[in-house]
Amino acid sequence: MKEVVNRQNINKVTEDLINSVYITDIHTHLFSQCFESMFLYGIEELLTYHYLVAEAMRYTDMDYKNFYDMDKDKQAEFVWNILFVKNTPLSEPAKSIITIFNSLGLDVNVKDINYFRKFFESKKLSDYIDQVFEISKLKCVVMTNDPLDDDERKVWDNSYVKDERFKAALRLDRVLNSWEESFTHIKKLGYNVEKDLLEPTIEEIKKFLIDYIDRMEALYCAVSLPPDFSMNDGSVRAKIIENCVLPVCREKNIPFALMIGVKRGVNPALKLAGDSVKRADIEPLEYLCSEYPYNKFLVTMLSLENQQELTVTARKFKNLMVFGCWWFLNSPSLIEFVTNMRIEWLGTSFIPQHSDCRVFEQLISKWKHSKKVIANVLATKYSDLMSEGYEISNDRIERDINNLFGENFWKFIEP
Ligand code: RAT
Ligand code: ZN
Repeated sequence: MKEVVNRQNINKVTEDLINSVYITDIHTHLFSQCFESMFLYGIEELLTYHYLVAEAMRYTDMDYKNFYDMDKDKQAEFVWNILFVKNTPLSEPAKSIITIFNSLGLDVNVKDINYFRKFFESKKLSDYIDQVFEISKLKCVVMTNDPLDDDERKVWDNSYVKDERFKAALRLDRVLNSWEESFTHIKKLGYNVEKDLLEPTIEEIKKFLIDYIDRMEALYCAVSLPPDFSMNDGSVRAKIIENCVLPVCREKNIPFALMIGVKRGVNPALKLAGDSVKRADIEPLEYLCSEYPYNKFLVTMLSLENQQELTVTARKFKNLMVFGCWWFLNSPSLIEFVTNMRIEWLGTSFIPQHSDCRVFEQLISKWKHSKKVIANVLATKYSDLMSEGYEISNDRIERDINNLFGENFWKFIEP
């Protein structure tokens, strides 16, 4: 029987309901099993996650280069020793590792890395995938699929096996952010494109996009953008967006996802861990949403300072779906702040979180941490309503949660 909801049990009821819903994770860097070595899992991958590498390097005088010159197992041991043996894993990425171990039934107090290695080595991959999907209660995850990644494309061309739990998204960073290099690559794939964006090239880029959207059954096209992203700077990027990406997304009726505010390579020696954040201008987004009312935009912004503007912009344009607490925003205190604000101004018409996982088991920790915070935020809002005599039922909470953790996305994708 369903529990009667009141102000005393609202936290528990909300948390239980959130923990029972099957989530759609709308942006990850995970791959399905057929992508073989691109499917990252296990202790070495978890410990060399770039979020952890950046952090571990702060405690040592080792050169970045020397770190990256080591084999992956040595890098993992190095990070383990610094962040988990010599220090307390208090940061969000480090705490994540502890959450993963605990959820998998491991002894979180063991300091010998080989104990964890043995556990992961003993896993049969296909069963393990089922297990992690079940622990983290996921319906499906959306991958990040780059048509110009040669290794990845080989799989799409030769050995792709569809797994309904892994959906695709066509990632356009190379096409949009480095056309000078990518046009020759696209040309090699058989599309007659030139560096100058004349009409025949525009048509060929559209053809290229359509072919890959179809081949991957991409749910949306996506790009990450720098803080100075502009739509009126006469850039190649703005031209390709307006002349190719938007018409194609419209034709295929799929959203264009913009992830705005990343400053790439602030410290190139840190490789993937060397990117940073800066407040971006909201105007290009206002322009896109108003000029292209029949296009759908899925948007997340990286800087905390941009969150209010983004929320307000979503109130102005219903073709804008705000999603996730991205990357440096994915920590409990920031998720709490941002989610409160979004609920206060958008009700439940947004997507509170995506995981951005690169390593498979991160699904467990990233979702566990986020769900806990979001449940508390929601419960407090329900409690406020109840204090005015408003009745909140289980069904109502369940409906809200289903929308936030999946249906809002699917309805936006397939109206
Ligand atoms: O969160 C990350 O792992 C970042 O390195 C980026 O990949 C970012 O999420 C992106 O999609 O560009
Ligand atoms: Zn990402």
